[in-house]
Amino acid sequence: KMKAIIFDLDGVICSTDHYHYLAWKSLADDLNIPFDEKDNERLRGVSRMESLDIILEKSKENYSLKEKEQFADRKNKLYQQYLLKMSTKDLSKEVKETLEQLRKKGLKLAIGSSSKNTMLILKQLGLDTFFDAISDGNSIQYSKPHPEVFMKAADLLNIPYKECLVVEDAISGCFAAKSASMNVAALSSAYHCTFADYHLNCFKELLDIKY
Ligand code: G16
Ligand code: MG
Repeated sequence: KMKAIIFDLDGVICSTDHYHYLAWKSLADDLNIPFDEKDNERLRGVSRMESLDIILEKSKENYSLKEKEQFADRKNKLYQQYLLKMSTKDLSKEVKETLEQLRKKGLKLAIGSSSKNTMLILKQLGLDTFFDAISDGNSIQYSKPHPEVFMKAADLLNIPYKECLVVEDAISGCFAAKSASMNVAALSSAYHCTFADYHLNCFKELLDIKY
């Protein structure tokens, strides 16, 4: 029996994954590092600094920690410019209505995101007071595939891990959820995840699951 759903943010609730790509792409171009949407798949669910390290794998230069922090900061400023242009219009009708119907079923709803921009994004979408719990990149030590972010969300809800369903678009996130003995619904980029419990063609298929 499942009592709670923990949603990943980027790529599940909204399409900020594309803004991450554009911001990283701009940095990679400046540094003359090859980077395309296929490389971007490896960054899903991964923290900002770890994402930068993955991008720098293809660089011939060896950058200091200070330089790397500046790069990450530059990427984040650019990314935030995209976020500031977002509004409630960027919350799809499908996601909004599905969330409302899931709540009507009596399920607890939470966010489990690696992003330190989680609150800003939720505000832009008009969802900052909607969820029962929010666990994000600011409150964790280890990012996905480590299960910490989802365990924190479940702890905040006071629901046993086995009674949680995690909704993810990243393999790293599906892995994180399974490591915490949670159920996983995989969609979009993670659709083919072999160990997911549910495979969703679209967000509203969450309404077809027996909780
Ligand atoms: C998201 C994205 C990742 C991003 C991470 C950190 O995680 O999927 O690509 O690197 O957050 O984001 P920020 O730089 O805003 O702290 P999730 O878990 O919401 O998919
Ligand atoms: Mg994601």
